[in-house]
Amino acid sequence: MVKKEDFFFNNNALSAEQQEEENDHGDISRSDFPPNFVFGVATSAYQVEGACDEGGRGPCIWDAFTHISGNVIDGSNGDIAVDQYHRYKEDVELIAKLGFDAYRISISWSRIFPDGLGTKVNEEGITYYNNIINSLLEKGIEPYVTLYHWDLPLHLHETLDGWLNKEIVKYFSIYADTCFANFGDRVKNWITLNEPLQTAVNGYDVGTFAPGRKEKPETEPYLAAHHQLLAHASAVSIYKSKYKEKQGGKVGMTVDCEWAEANSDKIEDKIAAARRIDFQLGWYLDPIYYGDYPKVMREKLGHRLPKFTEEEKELLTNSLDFVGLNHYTTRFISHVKESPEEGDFYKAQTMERIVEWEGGELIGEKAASEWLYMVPWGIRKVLNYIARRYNNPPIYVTENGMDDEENETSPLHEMLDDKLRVVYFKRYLAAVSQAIKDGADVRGHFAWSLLDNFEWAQGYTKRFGLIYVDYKNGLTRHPKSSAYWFSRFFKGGEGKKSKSD
Ligand code: PNW
Repeated sequence: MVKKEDFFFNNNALSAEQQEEENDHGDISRSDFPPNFVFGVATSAYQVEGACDEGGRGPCIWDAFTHISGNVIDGSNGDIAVDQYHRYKEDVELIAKLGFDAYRISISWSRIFPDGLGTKVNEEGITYYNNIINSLLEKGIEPYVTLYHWDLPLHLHETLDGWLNKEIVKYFSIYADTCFANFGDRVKNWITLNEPLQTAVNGYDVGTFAPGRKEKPETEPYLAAHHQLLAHASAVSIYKSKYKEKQGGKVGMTVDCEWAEANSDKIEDKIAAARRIDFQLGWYLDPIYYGDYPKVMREKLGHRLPKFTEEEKELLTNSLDFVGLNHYTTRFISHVKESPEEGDFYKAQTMERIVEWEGGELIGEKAASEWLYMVPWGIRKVLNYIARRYNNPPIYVTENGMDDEENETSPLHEMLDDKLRVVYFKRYLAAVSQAIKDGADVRGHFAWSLLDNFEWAQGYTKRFGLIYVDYKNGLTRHPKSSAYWFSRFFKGGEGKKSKSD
């Protein structure tokens, strides 16, 4: 194994000017976090693997969605993506060299069961994930594995309507069971679903994500969410009854939440901000911690919100060993009668999301994605909110990061010097360490993303990676300044950052 020191010693010196800049943005160091705090990087199968028709993989809804013209801004798809399927060894090596403790991947359901039905396991799929998991463990990197990061087997969508049909719970359970059985001897941290909110809203209301439905926005998102919750609960109960004792792992779910800060001291704005959080976090966490959807959702949505049976409530309760939180950004919220945003989900919330302070200044520096502003204090507030409302559960920040715009004319060295991303991570990590001091039980942080990759409806126009991928030159990998920043941060080890670091 190559030692981190060998790799970075000569590559990694900062000029006086760079050092000054580094010191400018807060003095955060490894020792501001508990020694066993986990620092990881994340990706997801469809966004990085490629090899869409290799190794016996069946098609998923994103294969179909991306091949319909108009769905992805640059007309691209994940057919090849960044080819991690063939380059996982190189990628694992990079993670090890940078010094991360953990890598969060997702499993492509249709690599395990090509038609999703769970009748015949695709052994080549099992082999691929065995290979990557073993490579990680050989380098001392802990795998964190998500079962569902949006790539539903197409057959389940075409024959059953995917998440709209309760039958999906059965098929997800078979799939989860198979993953626990095959990988659970080595995988100790499982995440059932990634951002069920985005699947429900973008997939079944606004239609910007696969499967691109917007025909029945008043009911379908709530049904898709409901079945995702039941699928989660069922997978967890299988883990508890068949595997937990022997394998000793943990199962969580990853929710996403932008912080909602009331736009004024007016009571109606404060209530609107609270409602906004209920519609994001409460939608998924309230059923798990309190047995039902938030009251405000039940009131606003009435019969459109499905109901849990007593048995389902019981299955849902206590079905989380940890909360996975994806967090990127924050908004000011004000109460309005008519939401300016498209989609039933936003209309139902009767609120407006605002990106400016009172004087017109932006809430934070804007990243490349329309929705992403750098607002570090927001993450501290979300973490504290989860701690307070849900009785201080263990939390892993399973995604956090920002993107740069792809610019084909910029020279490589400019694209690699991602100063703003370094500032973003310093400030967000400082806010996470504050939340821990406030009392939130935050156990880890995963940067999104290890590599530039297929950014869903934005295709390859947005770059979230710590490592640049040269799409024109054979998908070669080039660590950006932010990757080197992390490696120095890890080396800082004990004590505050020294001048010579
Ligand atoms: C997450 N928003 O999605 C996903 O889990 C990743 O796969 C994705 O690449 C990453 O964040 C960056 O987008 C989100 O609109 C998509 O607030 C949209 C939002 C948040 C997260």
